[in-house]
Amino acid sequence: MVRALQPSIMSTNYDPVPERPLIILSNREPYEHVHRSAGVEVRYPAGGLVSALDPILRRTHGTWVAWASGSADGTVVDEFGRVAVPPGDPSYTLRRVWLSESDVEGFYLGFANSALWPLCHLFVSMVDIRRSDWESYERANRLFAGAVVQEAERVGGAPMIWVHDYHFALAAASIRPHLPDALIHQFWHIPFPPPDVFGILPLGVQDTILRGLLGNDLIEFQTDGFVCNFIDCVARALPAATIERDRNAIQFEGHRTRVGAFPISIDVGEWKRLSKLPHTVEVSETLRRRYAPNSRQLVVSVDRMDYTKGIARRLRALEHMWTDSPERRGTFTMLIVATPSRTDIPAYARLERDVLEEIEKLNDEFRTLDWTPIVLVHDNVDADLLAAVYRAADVCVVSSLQDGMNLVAKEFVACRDDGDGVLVLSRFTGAADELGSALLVNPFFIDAFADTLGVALDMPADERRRRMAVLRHCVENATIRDWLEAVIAAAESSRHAAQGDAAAL
Ligand code: ADQ
Repeated sequence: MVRALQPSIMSTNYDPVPERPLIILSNREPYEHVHRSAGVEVRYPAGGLVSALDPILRRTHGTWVAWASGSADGTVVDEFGRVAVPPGDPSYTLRRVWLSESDVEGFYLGFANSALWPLCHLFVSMVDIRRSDWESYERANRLFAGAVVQEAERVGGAPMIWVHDYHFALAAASIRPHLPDALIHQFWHIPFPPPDVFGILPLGVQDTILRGLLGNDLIEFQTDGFVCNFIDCVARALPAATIERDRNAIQFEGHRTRVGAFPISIDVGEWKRLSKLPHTVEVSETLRRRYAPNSRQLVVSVDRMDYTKGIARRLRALEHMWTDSPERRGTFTMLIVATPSRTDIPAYARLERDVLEEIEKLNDEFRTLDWTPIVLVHDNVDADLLAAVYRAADVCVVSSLQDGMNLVAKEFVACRDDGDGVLVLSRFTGAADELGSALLVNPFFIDAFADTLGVALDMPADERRRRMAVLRHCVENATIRDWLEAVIAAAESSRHAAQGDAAAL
């Protein structure tokens, strides 16, 4: 039996539609089939990407190519690995690609998440480069690229191929020779490092990654800073490339690639709707009754359990505050919602263990008869519960040490139609470029971080409201739909421009 659970954060009211057949390539699949005791169940992975792209694929009857990560994925596909989705209302094709166990290790856990992820987030000492992982990364990129080519041949025409993220740095160059008329572009969700950090990669690897990315017609980054970093890396590692800095374009081996900043956003309308549901309001009131009774305040954070999110620094800032300012004890509860992530990688398993231990230690040290300082929800939670958490908070803390964008900051703002709440936001997030009315912090500077938390807790209501109004204006004027429109229009125009350039040669 296939049981379909409808995700709560998913809407279908998007207008932007590309002119060409659309094929998306991402590591995560939009629907995962898993074995459960009651039969086969469909699961929807958490995160904003699926909710942004699923509606556009439904409307265009497109194709999504992704890694088959579900235990029952193989039971529902045809001989080519295809299954029509969404379950119950099929309107597009999900093409699943299977990886061997050793490629899951080498490509996904290895090169993508133990080399590129820490490298791009400037965690230089955590970068782990192994020849076998790199070979596996190359192999997996070829495998996924081959599946994209097959799907393009099936749908015919000159498709728009939209590649996602650091898992597939080599895909565009691998696809292009087979589909010279396709429009290929890529969204890089995470930071792109400056040349000194990128230079840690072996020379051949640097060269192959940049050549791979330059197979795209357009590469979209989250911020102007990451665009500059990418251009600087190309200038250093590929001296034969011609860089048109004023036009954000790079010519290399007869092909022109545009680059640009396209800050991703959220489905603001959907988060607003969720935050107002009677059930959400009820849960939010329960949270306040339980953790913020009387004049006690509630501080929240929501992240994947990842070392880039600065969870350990956040705990140090709390310890600093409760040690140096004992009068703050008991005045607020810290609610940490942290979903387990990549637990097969030793660094993540260590982080999880350290964070759990530290929370226990701080609670033992500071708890009183009627106050537990830190409450941890160590689970993946539904979007409506997240909306309740955002709604219940006096303060939301985002303390990433590096973050491409950080959608949590935007979700918190979208859920505050009461116009209240303070956002404390790391200045090392892409979101800080847009959300300057948040209280910006440097999470490396523990004393100042603790001071800023104090400022947030003490902020007068009129200033909270003034800042939140500006934040809401920013978020409401740059939604996921605006992002999609901007990316699709820029991708189409990059192709037209490239064709124009070729004709002029
Ligand atoms: P992430 O590193 O996953 O994304 P983020 O942008 O914060 O970081 O997105 C996380 C998403 O997962 C949010 O939509 C959030 O609601 C959800 N989430 C977090 N904790 C959860 C929990 N406990 N239960 C359920 N859902 C939870 C990467 C980059 C970011 C970039 C995004 C999008 O690292 O910098 O903003 O992609 O491009």
